Amino acid sequence: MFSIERQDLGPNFTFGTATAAYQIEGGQTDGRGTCIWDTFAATPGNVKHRHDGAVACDHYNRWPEDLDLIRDGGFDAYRFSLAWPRLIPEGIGAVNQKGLDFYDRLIDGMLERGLKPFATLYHWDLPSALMDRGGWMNRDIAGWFAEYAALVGNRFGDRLAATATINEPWCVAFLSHFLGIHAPGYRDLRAAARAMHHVLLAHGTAIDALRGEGAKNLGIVLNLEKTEPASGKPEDLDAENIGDALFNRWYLGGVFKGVYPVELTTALAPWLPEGFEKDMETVSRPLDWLGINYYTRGIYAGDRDAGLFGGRRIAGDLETSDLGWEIHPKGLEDLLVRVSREYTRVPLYVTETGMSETDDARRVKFYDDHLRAVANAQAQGADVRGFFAWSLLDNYEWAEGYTSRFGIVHVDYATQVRTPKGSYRAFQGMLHNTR
Ligand code: IFM
Repeated sequence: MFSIERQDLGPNFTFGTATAAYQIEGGQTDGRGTCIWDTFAATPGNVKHRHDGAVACDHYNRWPEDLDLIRDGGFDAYRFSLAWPRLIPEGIGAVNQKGLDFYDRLIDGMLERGLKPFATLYHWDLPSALMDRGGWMNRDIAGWFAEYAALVGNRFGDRLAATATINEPWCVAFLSHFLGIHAPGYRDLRAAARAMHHVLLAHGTAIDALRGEGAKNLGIVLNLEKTEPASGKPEDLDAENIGDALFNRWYLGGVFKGVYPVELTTALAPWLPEGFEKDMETVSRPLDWLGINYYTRGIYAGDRDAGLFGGRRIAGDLETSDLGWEIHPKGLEDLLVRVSREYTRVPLYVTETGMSETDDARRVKFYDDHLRAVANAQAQGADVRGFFAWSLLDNYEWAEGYTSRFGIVHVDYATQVRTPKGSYRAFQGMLHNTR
């Protein structure tokens, strides 16, 4: 059980759970187009056991049971994503009626259960047909994504409590185009620099498109980390500065100030799209809220040979999850305070946190500590309005396949039986105040 209580987070705080389409839906039928994760997963060496999202948690068919779990857990909201290739199989052009029908059922199912729908337009399932045209490296994606956003805004906007354009643009751009760990698996600075700008430009054009359709309460979800230098040596301080710029300030600065960190516009100058400065007004369209996904801290050390721009990330000495990610709740507190002091006063939501772990007692402590970190940030003036556990279900953890379990509900992939874990019961106890 948790030591923290619901009222410690304030009277109108929103509690929810989060998932993403490719990680849980399966259901690659009824006209859904293919996406970059289908082929990335099929390519040997990219994903453990070459697992893919073809079946996943079969949420496409089992969504009523999953929504019942969220309601019965006492949660107020459900953060989910819509699959672009289910709605527009080729990414642009013809719309798939069965895709529209599925999200109609899902959103209405949330409303019937008293759950607020928090939608995300893009959680990494780029239609393959758009990848053929260069995907996030092609500036035209700003128009392609706006077309998709307009469709969602028009069809579903009046029923959504909140809509985010992009989930974790750092992952879309850097993890996928420089580190090569996520689809499309590029390891190329020019590709990364282009994706870093285009993903935020597309965010801005999607905000315009959503607003044009009358959709309200619009935001973006950034994954941020607490960065720290390995020591007080100048080369480590420089490394931390560049790490912070690459992970945090590129996105926060772009979206809320219309300016990228000068260290990076200088370092990436040969590869950034020409004239990117003219797009910054679109990149920084006013938002109604910001989602922050937080998992760990990043420690940076100077490395002139192997590091990017003179630095690299090194391992720390805190306890870790079973993926080796350090557990650092104070980092969440510090980030929330930093964002609200330095970047924006719009309401903040912790749109994801959680841990990959089979020992669920550790997950209970993880959530208790991170909820307390949120309360501490609130006490320092951060306007944090909600907290979403990642994730409702064990699911497809990208390059880790099904080997990593983030769920507060266990999924037996052979039978699709869902079994609530102790962490689900801890939320339920706190939210129903039956502790
Ligand atoms: O599973 C992912 C999710 O898709 C995005 N945020 C981080 C989670 C854990 O890695």
